[in-house]
Amino acid sequence: MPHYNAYDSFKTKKSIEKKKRAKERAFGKNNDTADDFIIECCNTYGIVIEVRYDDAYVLFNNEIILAKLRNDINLVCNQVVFPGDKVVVEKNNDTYIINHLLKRSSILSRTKKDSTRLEDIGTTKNIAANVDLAVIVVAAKEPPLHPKFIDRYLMILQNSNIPVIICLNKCDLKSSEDEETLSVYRDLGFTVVETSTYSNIGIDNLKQQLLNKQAIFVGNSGVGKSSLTNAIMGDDEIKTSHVSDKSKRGRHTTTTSKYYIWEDNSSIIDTPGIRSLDVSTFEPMEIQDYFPEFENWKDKCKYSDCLHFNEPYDTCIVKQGVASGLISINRYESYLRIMSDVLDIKDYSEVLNSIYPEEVKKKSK
Ligand SMILES: Nc1nc2c(ncn2[C@@H]2O[C@H](COP(=O)(O)OP(=O)(O)OP(=O)(O)O)[C@@H](O)[C@H]2O)c(=O)[nH]1
Ligand SMILES: [Mg+2]
Ligand SMILES: [Zn+2]
Repeated sequence: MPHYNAYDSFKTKKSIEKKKRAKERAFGKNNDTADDFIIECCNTYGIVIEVRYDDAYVLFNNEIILAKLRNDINLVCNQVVFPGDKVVVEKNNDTYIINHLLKRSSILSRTKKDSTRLEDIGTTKNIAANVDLAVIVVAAKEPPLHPKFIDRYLMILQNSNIPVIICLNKCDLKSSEDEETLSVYRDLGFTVVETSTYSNIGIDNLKQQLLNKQAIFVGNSGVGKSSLTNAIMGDDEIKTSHVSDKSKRGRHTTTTSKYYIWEDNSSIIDTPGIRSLDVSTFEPMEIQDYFPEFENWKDKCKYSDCLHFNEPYDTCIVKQGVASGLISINRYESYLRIMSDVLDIKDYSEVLNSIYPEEVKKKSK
C-alpha cells in the first residue's frame, strides 16, 4: 500500500471540518445569534467573569452582577459568552440584561470528543475570550511532567493564535530529567518560568510575564493553576485540593473557568484541569507545522507529502534527524502519538522500533 493512502482518505472529510472549525472559532458556537448582537465597540462594557448555564457573572462598574442574555437570543448563556468576553449590559427593572457582545480579539477553544454521537467528530468547546497570553501550567510531579501534555496545548493555542508561555510549577520537586524535558522548549524559543507556590519561588517572575495582559492558566488537573492564581492574588480565596494519593492525578477541584483581576489591566482566567486534550480534528499534514524543529529536515524527505510516520526510514530525513539525536526523541514521540490519534491508528510502537538505534531508544521516556 502506498504510504500516503491514510492521508488521502482523510483529506476531504478534514477540510470540511476545518472550515467549520474556523467559522466556529471566529463566531463561537453562536452562529444563530441575532445579527446585531455582536458589535465592534462600546465605551461602557462589563467583563464576563464566570458563566453558568443560563446566566453569567459580569464585572460592571466595579461591581459583580448576575446578568441574563437578551430575550431574542435562542441559545443558553454558556453557548454564547465566555470568561473574558466584553459585554454591554443594561438594567431592565431589577434584572441585568446582556444586550451586546463586543467583537473578540481571540477565542480559545478545543474540540471535545462526543462519545454519544455515531460519527466520531468532536464538538467545539469555547473556553475563554480575548486572551492575550496563555500559560501552560505543568507540574514537576503529581502529575508527572510529560511533554505530551505540553505539545497538545501548544498545538491548540498556536492554532488559536494565542501567545503562550510554559510554567513549571512545583519546582520544589523538580528532577534533572525534568530540566532536560524543559530545555527542549527553551531551545525552541518558548519562555519557561519555574514556580513553587509552597516556597514562593518564581511568582514575581510569573507576574512580570502576566502584567497588563488578560492571561489564562491551562493545564491538567492538580498541576497548581488555582494555587498559582491564589499566590498572585495574594489570598487563599480559590479552592485548591490535594492530588489523590491513589492515582496521582488531580481531582478536578476547579469546575468552571473564572476571571480574576490582580492588578489594574492585568487578569487571570483560572480554568478546570483537562485530562485529555483531543487534537484528532487537525489534518495529518498540518501536525508537523507545530513542530518547528522538523523545519530544516522535512523538505529533504523523499516524498513531498511525507508524514514522517509510516514512510521507510531511508526516505524520511526527519526520522534520521531523530535517530542522530538532533531532533528530541520525546517531541518526536509526541508527534507520533498525535499522528496516531489523527490517523486513528492504535499503536505507533512499530514506527518507533523501526527507526531508533537501541542507544537512542533507551533515552526515550
Ligand atoms: N509541592 C508543591 N505542591 C503544590 C504547589 N502548588 C500547588 N501544589 C499542590 O498541588 C495540589 C493541586 O493544586 P491546585 O491548585 O488545586 O491544582 P489545579 O491545577 O488548580 O487543579 P484543578 O482545579 O483540578 O484543575 C494541591 O495539593 C496544592 O497544594 C507547589 O508549588 N509545590
Ligand atoms: Mg483549580
Ligand atoms: Zn519524512
